[in-house]
Amino acid sequence: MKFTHAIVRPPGRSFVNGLSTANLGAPDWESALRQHAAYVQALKTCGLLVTVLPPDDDYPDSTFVEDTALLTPACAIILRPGAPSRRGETESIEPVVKTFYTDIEHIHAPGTVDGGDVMMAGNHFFIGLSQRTNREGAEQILAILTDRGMTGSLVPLGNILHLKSAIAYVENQTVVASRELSTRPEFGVYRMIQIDSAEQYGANCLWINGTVLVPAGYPKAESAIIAAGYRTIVLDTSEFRKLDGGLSCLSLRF
Ligand code: CIR
Repeated sequence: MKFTHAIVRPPGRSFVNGLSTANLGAPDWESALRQHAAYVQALKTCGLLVTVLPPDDDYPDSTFVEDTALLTPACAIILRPGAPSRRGETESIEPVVKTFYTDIEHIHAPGTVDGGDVMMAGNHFFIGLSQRTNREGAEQILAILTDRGMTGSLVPLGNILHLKSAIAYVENQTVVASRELSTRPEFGVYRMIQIDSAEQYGANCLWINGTVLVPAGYPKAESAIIAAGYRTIVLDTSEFRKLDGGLSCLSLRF
């Protein structure tokens, strides 16, 4: 697998009013902008051509572009985010996706899917059933994928926002996962890099072309990833974490 492109959107000033369950206080917009710029730089270092969209103050959570679309090697799917306040974010994503894809599908009501719930592992897609992604939405995704020779399976989730809040596929038949997800039979076929409960947020890391981006402040997670043979880039995500966001949510990769 090789990614060549990414789409990102820096946070607008309204970012400070984004959805959150984290109880870590309001994020600081200027620090978030600096962290976002470092993130974009890291994507470029990993060889990606990055499309930077203008900030969109109408949608406080719009910097978390991953939730608006699923970009596969065969097609793009414009999603229908589960949080009503985020649903309109897809309108400005679709024209950008159209510049890269001709085969474009949509998730229709009453289905809802957040991209953070979909983990691509080669030709297979794991779809978390969460408070944001419902069964109707997940089944629409499955139908679209199987039509094009890809496969998918559903992963009912407990107390996490998104599937990828606690697990990441890092290629080479390997996943990085929180303790809770690491013992699930669905992931039994993979080499497992298990992350301590105390460092669960460290499992929201991001593989790009052989390098794994890792959030700052999770040294055991980083050591385990290095020990498994990966190069890493450590990035401060403190302001995004305050809104339950992490490294994967901040971009669409394809
Ligand atoms: C939300 O609650 O929708 C945002 N505050 C955070 C979204 C994080 N996205 C992701 O994990 N893919």
